[in-house]
Amino acid sequence: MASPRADWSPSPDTPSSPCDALIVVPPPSPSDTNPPLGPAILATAAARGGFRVEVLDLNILLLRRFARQADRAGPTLGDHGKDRSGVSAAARWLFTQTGLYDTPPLHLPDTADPVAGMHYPLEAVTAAVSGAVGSWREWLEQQLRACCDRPPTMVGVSLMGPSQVFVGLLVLRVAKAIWPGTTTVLGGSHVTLLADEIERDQRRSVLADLMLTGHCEDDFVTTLADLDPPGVQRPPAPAPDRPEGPFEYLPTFSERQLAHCGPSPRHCSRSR
Ligand code: B12
Repeated sequence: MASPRADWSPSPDTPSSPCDALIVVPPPSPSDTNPPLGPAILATAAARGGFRVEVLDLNILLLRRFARQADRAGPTLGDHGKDRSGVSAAARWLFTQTGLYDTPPLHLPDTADPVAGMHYPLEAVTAAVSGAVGSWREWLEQQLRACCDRPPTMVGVSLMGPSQVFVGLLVLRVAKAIWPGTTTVLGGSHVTLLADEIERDQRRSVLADLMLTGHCEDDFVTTLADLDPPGVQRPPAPAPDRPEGPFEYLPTFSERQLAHCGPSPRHCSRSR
């Protein structure tokens, strides 16, 4: 199996910054036309509590590796203007890396890709992750360490859909190996939808230390505060007060994160 590092650049060269929690977005994400909103909302909520959260968007790194610039020349933005061939090539490459196509799926809906839907028993998925961790370890470790100059209190993995499970589990493995004292957390809509099944399954502890479901920005900050090591000096919370209403809607994207997204294909202009 090809090394992901050799196939899939760039390596991070931006300076490390202190972070309390790191949220990783594994590829391929259903959200492939914009930086991930959910983790960015958690980052804002955490900043209001005085915590610094970095988002490591591995999805955009994969998409950049496969980007076909010619497909992006059109004036459309968002989902209508996306680089469909690049997105699909990236997903195909990654699904092949799992090695799971040699394993019979549990079930397979018509026309579906068994790896995209992760239609495999947990044992098969964790065995595939164990088999792949050697070739992914160096590159993932480099990406994780570039975001945090010390072991973060928490590493979260954001799963919007099943296609992200394979790399998500690899990230959790590598994070625990390099930062054994760090608490690992799973969240996102995929985890939310499967929460009851995961909760009932005794094997869940092999996946992550904690699971937070739903739009959980308040729980996320409370959990971070509970886990916070004593004696850490923090600057005053940099983010403005939360607006009125039950839901946090202001996302924060760091410069590091946005640097990978490249310039917007077209700036706003008015024509008559
Ligand atoms: C927008 C959307 C899309 C867009 C994405 C566009 C884009 N550029 O972002 C499009 C149309 C492309 C899309 C496609 C698909 N989608 Co879709 N999509 C959604 C939708 C409606 C909203 C996602 C969103 O942005 N939410 C808003 C943000 C703020 O919330 P969030 O990301 O969930 O984050 C919050 C929490 O989850 C949590 N959280 C998130 N990350 C983390 C991490 C940690 C550590 C923690 C603690 C918490 C946490 O906190 C965040 C803040 O509150 C969801 C349904 C939903 N209500 O969530 C379905 C949903 C994600 N999609 C789904 C599906 C099935 C698909 C498709 C497979 C459909 C298809 N058959 O083609 C495709 C996938 C395509 C692909 N390439 O993989 C399913 C996933 C089901 C599953 N089992 O996982 C969902 C849940 C809908 C559903 N109920 O069935 N989708």
